[in-house]
Amino acid sequence: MMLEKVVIANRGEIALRILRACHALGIKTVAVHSTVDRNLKHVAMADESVCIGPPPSAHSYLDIPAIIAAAEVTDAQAIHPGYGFLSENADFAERVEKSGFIFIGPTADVIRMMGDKVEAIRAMKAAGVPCVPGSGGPLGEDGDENHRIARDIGYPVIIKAAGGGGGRGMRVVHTEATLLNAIVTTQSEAKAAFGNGQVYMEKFLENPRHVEVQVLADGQGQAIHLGERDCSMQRRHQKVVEEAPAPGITDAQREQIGRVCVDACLRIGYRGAGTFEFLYEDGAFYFIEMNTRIQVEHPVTEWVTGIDLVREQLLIAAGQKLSIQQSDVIIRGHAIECRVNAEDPDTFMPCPGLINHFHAPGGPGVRVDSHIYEGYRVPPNYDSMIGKLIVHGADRAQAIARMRVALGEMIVDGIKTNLPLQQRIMADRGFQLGGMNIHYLEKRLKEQQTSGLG
Ligand code: MV4
Repeated sequence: MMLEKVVIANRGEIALRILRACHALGIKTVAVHSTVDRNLKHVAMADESVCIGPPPSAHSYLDIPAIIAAAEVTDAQAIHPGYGFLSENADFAERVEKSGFIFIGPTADVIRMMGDKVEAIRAMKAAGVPCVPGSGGPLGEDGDENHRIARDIGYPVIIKAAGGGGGRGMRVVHTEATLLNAIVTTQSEAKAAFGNGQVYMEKFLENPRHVEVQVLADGQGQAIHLGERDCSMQRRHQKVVEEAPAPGITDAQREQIGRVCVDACLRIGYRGAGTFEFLYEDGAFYFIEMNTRIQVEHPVTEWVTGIDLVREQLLIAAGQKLSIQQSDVIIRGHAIECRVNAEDPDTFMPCPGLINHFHAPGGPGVRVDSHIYEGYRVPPNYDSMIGKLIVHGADRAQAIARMRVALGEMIVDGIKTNLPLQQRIMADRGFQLGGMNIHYLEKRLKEQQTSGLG
């Protein structure tokens, strides 16, 4: 059985990426878009398109009835949510399925469980995934008890909202004197932001790297891992550069953590593509969250494994068993992704506007995942990412060299982009050494105001 028609419930580069994967499998596509997105590249390429609302996401890309109605009127079978927007919304997945369509992703139950970080950690711990030392459940009202938990873990600790994730709803506590206040404040912020006041406590790791493991599971008893990515180059919880494999991770470590993730997938009945997020410090992995969607940085994994992740998502959604065995997954060479944002390279302010000239780089080991074209206007309503530049090399040094050439070749005129920042990162000695922690980029950017990154 193969899907016949898929609704792409997203925009920009990932909508185009999904469209290409569909068309390569002979699947027809329906683009849904807001009024300001009529001129998106994938809208022109899709077999059909449906305007689902005005520019604000809340009234278009987050409008569940509008998207399901688009699937109904076009007689589509399945909905691919991409990343962001409704991709990790369990209620959306549930309503898609209840309306008789296939949600391209895990079951609503699994999305809901992973959305509750306390539940996610509980499930992972039970499945044998190494987690950060912590409260192992939500914090209660008892101040003495909370003091005892923190003392057992050891300061500094971090208070996190069960409904948070991706850097939202967290507070670091360095001393006993500030603990109870931090808990109460995080609880009330969490209640207001996520409608769930539950918080939990973990040991605060001071200088970890962000290393994540990609998995694929068919929901029929087969699961594999596709190695790890290092996403430590970030600013304000926004990833800037990602790479695979993670520098310094040995084949034995990869196999070990990968097997743990695969076992956990089978235990929880995972289906589709997923990512286990870990903090990595002093040679050890600590699970923090699971992402139940395709991620922005999936191309680096695709390139070192040769596996088309979006194609696999579609095949799994069509009910096929995984055709790839773990022994078929071989990590070859090194891949790096630079996110290209329409933003000021120094102030990071978004810079939407008209692209009056665009030249894409090329050559061996260069991939551009972008929906932009000459004459395209970047709207101010959405994320500022306008594409991704991905390179592959036989080793990390060759990948960096290819990225530097590709960045130099790429021309995006009319708007400001972060391409100059990416050039500075590629030229940076610390980045070139590899294995820098999650604070490295922000530290270098602060120094740069006096000296200079490079
Ligand atoms: C942490 C941590 C240190 N210790 N948890 C931030 C985003 C969310 N996914 C989890 N985050 C963190 N959790 C413990 N126990 C540091 C961070 C963190 C971080 C993690 C990954 C990537 C970038 C980050 C930036 C700041 C803090």
